[in-house]
Amino acid sequence: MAGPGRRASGPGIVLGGLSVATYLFLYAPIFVLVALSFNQSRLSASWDGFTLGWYAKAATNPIILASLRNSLIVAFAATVVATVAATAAALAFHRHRFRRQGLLEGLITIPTVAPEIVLAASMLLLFAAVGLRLGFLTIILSHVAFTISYAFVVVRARIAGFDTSLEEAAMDLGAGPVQTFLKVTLPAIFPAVMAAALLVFALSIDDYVVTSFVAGVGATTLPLQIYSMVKSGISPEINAVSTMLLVATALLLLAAFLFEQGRSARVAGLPALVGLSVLGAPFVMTPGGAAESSRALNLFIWSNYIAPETVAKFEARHGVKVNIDLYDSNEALLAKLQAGNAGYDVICPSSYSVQVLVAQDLLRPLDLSALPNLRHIDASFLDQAYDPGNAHSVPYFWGTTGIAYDRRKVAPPVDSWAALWDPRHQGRVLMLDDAREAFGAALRMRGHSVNATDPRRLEAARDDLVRQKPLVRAYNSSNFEDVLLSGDVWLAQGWSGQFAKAMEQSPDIVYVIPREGSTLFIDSLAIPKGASHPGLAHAFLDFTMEPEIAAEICRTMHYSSPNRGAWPLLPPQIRDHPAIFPPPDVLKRLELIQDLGDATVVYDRLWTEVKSGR
Ligand code: N2P
Repeated sequence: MAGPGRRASGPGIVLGGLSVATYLFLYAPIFVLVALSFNQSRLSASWDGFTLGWYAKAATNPIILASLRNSLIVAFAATVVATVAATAAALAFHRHRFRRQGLLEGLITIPTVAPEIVLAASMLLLFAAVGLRLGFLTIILSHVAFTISYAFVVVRARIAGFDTSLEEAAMDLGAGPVQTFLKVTLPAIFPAVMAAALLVFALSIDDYVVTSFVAGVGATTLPLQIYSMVKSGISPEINAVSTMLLVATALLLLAAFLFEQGRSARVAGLPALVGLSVLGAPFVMTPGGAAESSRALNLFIWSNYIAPETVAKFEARHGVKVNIDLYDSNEALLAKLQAGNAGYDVICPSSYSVQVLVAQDLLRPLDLSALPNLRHIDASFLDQAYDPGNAHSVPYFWGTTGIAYDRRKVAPPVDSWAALWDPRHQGRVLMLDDAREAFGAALRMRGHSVNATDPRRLEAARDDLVRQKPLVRAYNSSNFEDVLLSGDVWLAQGWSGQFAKAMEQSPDIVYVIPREGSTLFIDSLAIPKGASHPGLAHAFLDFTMEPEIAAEICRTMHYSSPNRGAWPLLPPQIRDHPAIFPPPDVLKRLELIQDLGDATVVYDRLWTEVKSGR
């Protein structure tokens, strides 16, 4: 007979199993992350023993510390403003009855269900419209905007039972409004206010979507920093930071819950205190934290394009701090500059983006008299059609787009773009996450220019790229060389410098420029119109053109230097590296990507069709 105390039956076991599977599904990724943060090995593939080393490393990494500090500033400011505003609103709705009250209350809470991405985009548009420079202020304003509703819901629910006649009694006994608020109202609603504040803090500290839209240079928060680090490969240091962030947010949310449940301040305050200490600990461990400098150069550059040692030399010479943000496509750069005043002093657009930026009047004309080292740049890279007279840009790096493959897995010869469409490589191909480069490969494969605009050719290229999708393991423009080295893919489309580096790490990596030809890129440094430090920006441009510095930049990054003065200073293994300085017969097969004006939207549309799996 079935009874209340019976043991699990068939359906019971199934249900139990399902529950376990659901919890596993929810928490397995987190367990993996946490476990790997204690792994001695840098690679996630092997467990080499337990260590706390990655935590120590993360807690002393100045870049992580600076971003954590920024996150704390934003979270504290947003918490104070949003909690005060939400509490005031909740009290007003509780105390007074007025027309359209339900509607107005509803309007406050709608942002809790509005898509975050919509909120983010509209914030950005608003700031651009009123000409507000992106930075701390814009992040704080946005965080306040999206957290107020949550804080309001928490306070409003909790004070529903608050008896306002207590306030009236206090007033009758002679207390003034301030005294009444401090002595009667606040103590009564305190748990609700604390719960709201902790919730706002937790929401703010780990927000990525909204922040990524409205952050300007110098205001990189921890989640943005983690994402930017992930672009150059997931390291155990990131696992450690993410685990800390996870623990801190979980504790803050637990405290918020306990306050909401009406637990005593001592019980609920404990997890809050521990959570905040987890976030504050790195600053106690490393006094001084992230160094700040009043004068700073804000640099927005491709990932893998400048070494910390080069940046440090410029900082030391000019007594300034260089803030660096990274991107992996011209489109990301253009979007950031077109969206509003991001505050960058120096950017690094490719040839065709210089054209777009000049046409949109987003670049500051250069003062060539402040750039004496321009004379070291080889004449073949100067005065290009995309920027006559170098009025707006100076060449920084050049390079090629090609295919690198692992010769243990792919049988040579790989000499055509068609190798990336070879069904034998199913699921083992990597393509650049870049419309012009992916279309460039497909167009070249059929003997067309990478600058084709004929709709039939473009649609055929789109069809080729869609057909290629089952072979493609990843679209990646950031750490494609690492993915190849890890063995995850066997062939990758990518850019020369990073592949030249990979070749140093593995003798089995081969780099080829397909016989049908490919892209040559020239990436230049330029100064945006609204740059706040144009003098320092010119100094930076000139610094990168000093032959010793240009040689160091080429030596450390392995992209090709346009600086004739730097060439003799390069070690033979760089100077004679065929992937870095290809022979003339290869160069003949390359072409520069050009701005295609109106046809750009066609590329955008067709690329979206490829990516969205049409
Ligand atoms: C650097 C990529 C090279 C830029 N990560 C190609 N224009």
